[in-house]
Amino acid sequence: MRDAAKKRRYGYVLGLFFIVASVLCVSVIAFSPASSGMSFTALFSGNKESGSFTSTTTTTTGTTASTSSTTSSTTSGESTSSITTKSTDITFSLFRVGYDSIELNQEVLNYKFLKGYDAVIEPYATMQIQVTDYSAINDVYYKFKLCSDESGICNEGSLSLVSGVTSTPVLVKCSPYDTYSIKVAEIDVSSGTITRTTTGTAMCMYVRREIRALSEDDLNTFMDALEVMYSVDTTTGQELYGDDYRSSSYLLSFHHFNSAWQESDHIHEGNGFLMQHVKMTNMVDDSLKAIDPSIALPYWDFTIDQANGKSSITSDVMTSTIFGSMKAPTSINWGYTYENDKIVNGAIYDGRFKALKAEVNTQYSDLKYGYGYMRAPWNMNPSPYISRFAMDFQIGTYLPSCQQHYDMLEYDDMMDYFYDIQYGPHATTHSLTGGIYGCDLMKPLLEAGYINDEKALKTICSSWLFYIKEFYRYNYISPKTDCVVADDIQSSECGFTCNDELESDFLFNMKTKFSGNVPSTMSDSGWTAWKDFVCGGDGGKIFSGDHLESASPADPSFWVIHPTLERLTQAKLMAGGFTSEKWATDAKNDDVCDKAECYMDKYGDKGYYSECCYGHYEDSKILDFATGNKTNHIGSTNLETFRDLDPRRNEYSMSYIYDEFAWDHCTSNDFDGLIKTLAEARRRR
Ligand SMILES: [Cu+2]
Repeated sequence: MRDAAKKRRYGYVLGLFFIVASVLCVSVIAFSPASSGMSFTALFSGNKESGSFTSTTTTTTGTTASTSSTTSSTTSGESTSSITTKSTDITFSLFRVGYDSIELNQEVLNYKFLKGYDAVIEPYATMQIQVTDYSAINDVYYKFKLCSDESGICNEGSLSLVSGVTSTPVLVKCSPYDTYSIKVAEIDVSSGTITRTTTGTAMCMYVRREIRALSEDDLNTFMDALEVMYSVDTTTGQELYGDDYRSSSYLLSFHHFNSAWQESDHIHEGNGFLMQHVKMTNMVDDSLKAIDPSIALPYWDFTIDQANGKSSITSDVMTSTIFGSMKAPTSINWGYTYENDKIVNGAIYDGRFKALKAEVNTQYSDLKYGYGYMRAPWNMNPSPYISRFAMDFQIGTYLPSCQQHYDMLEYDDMMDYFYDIQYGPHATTHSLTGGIYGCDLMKPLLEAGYINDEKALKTICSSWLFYIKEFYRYNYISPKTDCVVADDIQSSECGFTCNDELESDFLFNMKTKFSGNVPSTMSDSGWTAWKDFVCGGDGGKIFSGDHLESASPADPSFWVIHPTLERLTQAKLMAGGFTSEKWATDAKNDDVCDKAECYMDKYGDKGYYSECCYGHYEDSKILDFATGNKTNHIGSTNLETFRDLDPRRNEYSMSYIYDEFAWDHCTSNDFDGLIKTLAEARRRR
């Protein structure tokens, strides 16, 4: 069994065949080679390994072929109880029907707590065995049992390519960390005798897979449950699905409440970003499992899209069957403009989330700005819909690349890694999915000579929301409140007022931000024009889609993004981790977060307060979004979450593992080679 990985190469064709057979079986169709449309001999030629079953020790108990076609059988023994008699081992592995088996005992990329186990059983999934060292496949079939170590209850299945003998995968209603013993028997068809047996061990764990690798059924199950979360409130959902159920708005509040305050962002722009997003994502995972216990949240490896020259708008996951398409603006180069495109056209275009509505903020009066939606204080989007404003003009902006993920693996210092991973390897996924509306409003500044050229305009505009956010955090501007969306949404007005006391700081800051894109010798009147543009001018009418701000989980595609970073991090840890894994503690002198010095609302003045960076320390929890009490902190600390996901620890305590750590689409980066090199270097240290 330990050689399963090696053997799979030889057994590949057979394995595929078994998958087909198993799927047929689930549909209660007994497999018959004649009906498969495939050449029987072609499937098995070359698969024979040394040792034929006829020469092995034979223990007979006269078990006869089962023709049962149920997918789940829970019994406590009987017909295959004799399997315990050990004879020549059978080389087998266990796989979830429709997927490859999980390789547990790889040299570097492995989970320590799973070492020694032969297989993973996925909860509520149909599991089947794959046998790679068979002889004449039409002369034998296999029976297998998965027996709980705790209760002793067994699930029995079979694997057969013999006409008249059904393959029966099993469905085990297990919970993560349950352990099982596996027993397999090979049975001679003509005599009904057991020709070989073997045993193994398994642990129950959820497995997260790339969203495009999911079977059609599993994808639908996941999307159906996600749709429930976006349509059933927490109270109703908990009555239906139990206490772990959380609606999308509950999870949106988590993100929004922890990132929208003026003083700083407590879950982005600092060392806590990754752990905070793991915590939040796992709440979604739990909620999905409450709806359907077979679901493991998938991940979206956007480096695949980037490697294939795709952006969010062209990605396979932004389609009607997954998260819904993004409607292209009239000019993809200019993006959505007042001139050519309606604001409401940024709504999700098709699929189950078509025209998904934005939430109104009835929860946090201190965070009620603009039109009153649950949106970032710096985002004046009047659209009643969750918006995606696709464009391709964001200068130099692409989905995160293989190179950017590869580079992360080379980091030595964990804090640098935690800080940097949110930018290059992650952020553009949000910006390209959210996009910007209204860059044409900058044209008058261009015409007046206050922007260098069209490219410079687009460069400034693609970062506009980040600039506005900074101006808000520095207290240069205040978002207006109680704005009303006009009947003609296009002509809605809101925006920002400026703090006159900080005007010179504001101008200086703008000069730094726009440098290179505006004339270096711009007159004072030019800078006044820019200031007026932000303060009550059209600058307040340029806004972003929901994906790149504090309310980004309002877009359902949010949830599959961050597991991708967690998976990369697990690979890094498996490869030996970091030279330094110490958390930064001194916000003033070390890098803890971007706003070590901040405007704390309760103090009024700008200064260094430990609360500025709260969320980014190792002992940081999250701000209590559930009750809206900012000074109360709830959940686990960043350090606890880090320990829980660390694959090097026996105390690993997530409910899931990742399916594989392969970046085959990254043709220019040798991830495997780098991981091996890192692991070797670690061993030498
Ligand atoms: Cu976030």
